[in-house]
Amino acid sequence: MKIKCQVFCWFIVCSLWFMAGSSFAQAEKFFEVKAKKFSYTPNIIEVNKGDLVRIRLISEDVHHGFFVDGYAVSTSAHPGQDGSLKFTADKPGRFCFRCSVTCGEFHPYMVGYLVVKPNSRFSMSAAAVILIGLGSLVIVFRKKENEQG
Ligand SMILES: [Cu+2]
Repeated sequence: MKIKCQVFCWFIVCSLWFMAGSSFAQAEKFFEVKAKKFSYTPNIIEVNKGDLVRIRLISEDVHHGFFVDGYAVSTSAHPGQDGSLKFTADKPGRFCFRCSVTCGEFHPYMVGYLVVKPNSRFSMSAAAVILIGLGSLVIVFRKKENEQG
């Protein structure tokens, strides 16, 4: 009876580990960013840590660039000639992206933000695994105590 319970607990723990692992799988996020003097639309891009980020840069007036601080990746776009960029968001945090082509007097203010959130789904699954693991240990120890006493 006792052994059956332990096997059952381990089965739950293992299946949760598996779920946690699969939720960590890389997701692909695609954004179309429009650039014009002197702003980006959207100017805030939010992804999860580990995501594969694909960006299509579209210029609505002159030659604009797109450089992401912290990741040091860039692209540029001419009107009618889109730029594209692909990278893995492996660092969490808030990073500035800015125009890397001098496009006019307010060019230095042409900025936006890339927000890379820590993978919360993964943390939650990991927390659940630890809690259930500890819980099953407590149950097993209590049963032992009861049997001895
Ligand atoms: Cu510019």
